[in-house]
Amino acid sequence: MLEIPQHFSEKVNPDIAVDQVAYKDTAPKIAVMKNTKGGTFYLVDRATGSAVFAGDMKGPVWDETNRCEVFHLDFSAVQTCGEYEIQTETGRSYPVTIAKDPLQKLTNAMIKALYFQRCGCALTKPFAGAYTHEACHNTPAYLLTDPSVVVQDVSGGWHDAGDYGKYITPANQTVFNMLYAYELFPAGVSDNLNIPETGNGVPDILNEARYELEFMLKMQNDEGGVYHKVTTEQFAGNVMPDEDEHTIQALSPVTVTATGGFAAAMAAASRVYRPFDNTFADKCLKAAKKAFAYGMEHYKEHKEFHNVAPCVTGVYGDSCCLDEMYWGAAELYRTTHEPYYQEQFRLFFNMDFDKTAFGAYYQGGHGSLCYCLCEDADPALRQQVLHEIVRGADTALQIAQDNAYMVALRPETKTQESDYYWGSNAVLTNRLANMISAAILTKTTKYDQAIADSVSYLCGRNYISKCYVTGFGTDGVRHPHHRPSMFDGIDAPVPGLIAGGANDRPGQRPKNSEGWPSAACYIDWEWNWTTNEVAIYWNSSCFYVTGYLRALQKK
Ligand code: 9MR
Ligand code: ZN
Repeated sequence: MLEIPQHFSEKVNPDIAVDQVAYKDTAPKIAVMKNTKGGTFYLVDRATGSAVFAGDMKGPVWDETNRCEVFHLDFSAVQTCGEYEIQTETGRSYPVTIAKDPLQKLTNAMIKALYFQRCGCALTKPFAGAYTHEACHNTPAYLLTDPSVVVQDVSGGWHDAGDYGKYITPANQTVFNMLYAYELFPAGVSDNLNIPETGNGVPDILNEARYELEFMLKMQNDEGGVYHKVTTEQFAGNVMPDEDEHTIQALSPVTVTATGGFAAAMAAASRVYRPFDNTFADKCLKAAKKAFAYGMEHYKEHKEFHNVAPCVTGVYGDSCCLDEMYWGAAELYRTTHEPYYQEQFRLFFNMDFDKTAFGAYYQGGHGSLCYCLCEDADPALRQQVLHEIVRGADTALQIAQDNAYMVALRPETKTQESDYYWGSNAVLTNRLANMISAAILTKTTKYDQAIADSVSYLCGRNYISKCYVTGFGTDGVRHPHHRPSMFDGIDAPVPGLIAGGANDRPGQRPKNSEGWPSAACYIDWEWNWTTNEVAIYWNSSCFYVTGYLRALQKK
């Protein structure tokens, strides 16, 4: 029997940072503790109150991001599923769960969160529980640059974030994450989600993605170009979506960033939905080809998008559209096998932009992964592309290994700003997506533990012991900048939404946070949208990663 020393403090001590969602039973399990000088720790079974394991804290380890020493508390030896806590001289941790399928609930809730973002339809009790509302934003939209152009039906799709706008470039990423999660690791993302389509013979992740794709198709004009976004002219006030006081919707002009990524997303959709619905697959392919052709005509004139007055909603400006066109060419080649698209892919490959990044702005990584998955890729070109992917992944792995909280985010240095900027949690998951590409394409397991460790950061094993997903963890996000969560009169936020995360940039970091370390620059407050907003593409980037891990863990 292990005896816990009498003088150990009983108080809960958040300096012991644990994964507040769950640890995988057979995998390494570590807590990170700050403000300690080390010593013995115990893992205690919460049901019986008895210690099942004693260990020595390892350290100190220097944490450059937060400029402090931490210790690692390794209890990997415990493999029995259950509810535990860590006890130390200076207090005990939040509850620690060990489970067989630790990411099941989290992954499913994060996909289901997109259902809660649906626009244009009522959310009803059987699917939404308490989080219901009536249909919203079903009015026509006029084109800001030429009000004589009116699109009668721009309904459907998801609200982007805490606001009610619908923006195409983040939508392209979100759909990408969903379709590729389903193609590459279906075992991690194919559970039923209790959405209106559940049981129709199509996996729910594809049902949900299609809700967006059907909307996106409405955003393409006759020339093939895709409108950058559709939103009301101003952000909605403090209201639920169906109470939005703005009834006029406005289309922003076509951009090649929206159009190139749209071509890619539609080409991927055509491939993925083909076994389920031929007609829809044909429609997606036609739209993809048309969009890509428009992009080829116009990419040289592309300029960064800026809002057109009187519209003041989110911008998603992006000065480079080459990565979107590169990705579009790759998807069209992978889906059609037409040599033309490979030639265009080669053309863009030889231009200068990041070929490994994932995201709403940088989509080169999407194209690289896609091309490497083409069975009829040019072997020499594929080798070059793969080389870029592996280089990016190895850099990410090194970043993670250099971090005392084992997260693939860089500290600030004399010459470089930190990775803790707007949406840092997705800076992280997008980087993990690069590692996942390398892991899958080179069939290596060498990145997997680092990926899992970074997910533990999101689940609470971080400097502030915050679990960044609503509805999860002992100290999960409770006050996201998310209008429905703020104005539905329900105490608990809509579940399964990931917050943007720590943001240390001047003018964006929390008020009076001077001197706070980068990873601490976060507050769980509704009006702090620079750290606590949510977004569809942050969610999708995260469940892409947890879905990957979950599929591995189920093996
Ligand atoms: O994620 C976007 C971030 O990179 C930008 O710095 C910021 C300011 O333009 O906008 C963020 O995106 C928001 C968008 O403009 C509107 N919907 C909510 C998005 C998430 O914060
Ligand atoms: Zn709406």
